[in-house]
Amino acid sequence: MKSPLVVSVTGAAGQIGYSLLPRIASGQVFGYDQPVALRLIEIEPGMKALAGVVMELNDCAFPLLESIEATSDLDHGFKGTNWALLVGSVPRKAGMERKDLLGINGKIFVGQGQAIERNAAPDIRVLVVGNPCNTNCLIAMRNAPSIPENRWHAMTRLDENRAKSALAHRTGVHSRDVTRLAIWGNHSSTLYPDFENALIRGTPVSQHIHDRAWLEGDFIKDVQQRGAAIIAARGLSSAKSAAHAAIETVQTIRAVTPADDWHSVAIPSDGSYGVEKGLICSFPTRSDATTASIVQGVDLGEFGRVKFQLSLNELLEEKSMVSDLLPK
Ligand code: NAX
Repeated sequence: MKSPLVVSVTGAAGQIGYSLLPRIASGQVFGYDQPVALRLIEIEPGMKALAGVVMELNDCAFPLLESIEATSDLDHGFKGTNWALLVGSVPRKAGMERKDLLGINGKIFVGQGQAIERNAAPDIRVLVVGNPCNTNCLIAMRNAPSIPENRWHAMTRLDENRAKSALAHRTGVHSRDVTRLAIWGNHSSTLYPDFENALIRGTPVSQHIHDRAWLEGDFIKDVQQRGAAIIAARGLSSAKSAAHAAIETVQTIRAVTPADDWHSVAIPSDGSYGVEKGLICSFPTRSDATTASIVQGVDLGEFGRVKFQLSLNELLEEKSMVSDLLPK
């Protein structure tokens, strides 16, 4: 039996946590031969609900679930953690400006970054899901200076999956037939789903969809606004699909990406594609089973470059709004 992997999840009593935790505990994420020790982190008001989540996890009697610890103490929650999934954050409320949200959540990610720095295992990897996830990830990373930058990720896989599903729907193929679908930029309503480099059954999307106006218009808008559409329909934000995307992100980083494909995740820029070094930006990436790296030489085309720049500008603006939370 392997020794347990320590997996810390913040916002563990939330709705994404509810979908995510049983799948981690079952072995689906880290392997069916890999025991996991869960560290479930909540704020004080969430601890009662979290106790119920723990009861249910216990009642599943998962063979690979070695232990569960529920805590609101960050040092305890990130002690020896190998994977930290930062899901918890404060949702935007009516009347709240984007800047207010960035400030409130930003402070959370200062504390979490510092606690990860103090406590995590040497091989720590972090995935930030809580919004605004790119900038939250940037804040946590900058507050954990001894942890290599290539360990930090923010989630845009849900946007990739939404875009794949939309293209598959439009063309009558299966979503698994859509490959090389990259999300560029921020996880927000400015994200750019790159239809020009995506493939359907191995050939460019333009060979399958001749309605360029749809691709440039409704397709992009629908992917950007999909979260709002789910809220309108369900009365609650995406949870099952978000948990699934988080799982796929981890699985993808932990496996070698086939040479003919790539996946979206926001990682610190290395200066590629003119993106400021260190900015947490979504790119097409491939993994070598430990580290996701930016795929080089992808031609965004004129239209894509303009769209990407809009999203980049937003990321830079978010960064300037939280500059006081970013140690030099
Ligand atoms: P919920 O409101 O159901 O759960 C959030 C949980 O986080 C709550 O239980 C709350 O008590 C806890 N929490 C708040 N502050 C915390 C802190 N400082 N430390 C630990 N726990 C804390 O939200 P849920 O639907 O689970 O969504 C969680 C986050 O995911 C939100 O920020 C949401 O915007 C974000 N999303 C990100 C997506 C992405 O693609 N990156 C898509 C889905 C989702 O919208």
